Amino acid sequence: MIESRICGMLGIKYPIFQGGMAWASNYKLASAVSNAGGLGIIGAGQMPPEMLIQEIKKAKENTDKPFGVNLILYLSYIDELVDAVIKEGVSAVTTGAGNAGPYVKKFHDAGIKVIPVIPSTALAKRMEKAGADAVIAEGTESGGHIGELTTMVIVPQVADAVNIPVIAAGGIADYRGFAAALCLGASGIQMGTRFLATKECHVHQNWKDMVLKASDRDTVVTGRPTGHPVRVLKNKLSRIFLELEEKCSPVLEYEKLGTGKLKAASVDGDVEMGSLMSGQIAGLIKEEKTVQEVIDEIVSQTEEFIKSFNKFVK
Ligand code: TUI
Repeated sequence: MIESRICGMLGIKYPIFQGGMAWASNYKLASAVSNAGGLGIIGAGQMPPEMLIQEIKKAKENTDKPFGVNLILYLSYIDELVDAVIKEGVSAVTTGAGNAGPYVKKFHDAGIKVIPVIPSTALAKRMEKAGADAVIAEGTESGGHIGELTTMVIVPQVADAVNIPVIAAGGIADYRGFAAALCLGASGIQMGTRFLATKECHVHQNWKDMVLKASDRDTVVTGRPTGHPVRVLKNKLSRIFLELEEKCSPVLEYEKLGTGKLKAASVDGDVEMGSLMSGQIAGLIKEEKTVQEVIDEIVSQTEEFIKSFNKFVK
């Protein structure tokens, strides 16, 4: 049985988080992950607060297990989303793209655990000091908005820097990644791209098919000049972004070009001009599975692998 201190803290069976993905992880995916023993996470993205409330309500109708919400902190109306989460109540909030410090007390007062995604040890320490319950150390292999360090490098350093549990994210999609994360000092893992290619994920089949047919070098990072670098599967849109970057175009042009593109990928299945946020591990994912299959398989294979690990010591 794979278990760690994050399981007790959150009341979950397995230390497996589903990455909160804007336009990709709604109540259906989140409740399926929670029902399978992990922590499902609704990606609030740029939802209006009323929609987030409905999503939380629907998740509660579909699971009696703990689940969370991911909030992207750089949004202008983030305070309204924070209030919506507090009003409805969830077990945990994960945060991305900013400093969760100012919100920790508010969430704790509502009995909600706070688990920021962090791209460095400095931010991990700051979050621990601010009262965070755990941190998600996310490597640059991840899809979407990313930091600079690889998972291999960030996880052990964050594990040494803080006393709260560390969840490893970025580049994990099977038992080898799970076991490696535990070796690096993590108390659990978060997977995004693996859960994107599941039956319960509502993104358009075209996006899932792009993940399934991707190979190791099929992602690229765009948007570095904006200060919000984003990893996506290569397509026409990513090529246009890179051309703009080469020409040192004004940041406003990227923002204009980027507007609505995640929705285009998720809802319309536009694989040419949609933003196909996905991690480098897409190349390892060859089959669309159910959430239950993904979780059962990774848990049982990781257990087997760890039990046989002493084969490396002679
Ligand atoms: O947040 C993510 N990944 C995301 S958010 C997203 S939505 C989006 N849409 C369009 C353009 C850009 C984003 C898609 N993917 N991951 C967590 C994450 N957080 N990665 C890096 C960070 C981060 C970066 C800086 C966290 C904190 C931070 O702190 C800066 C500060 O304020 O100190």
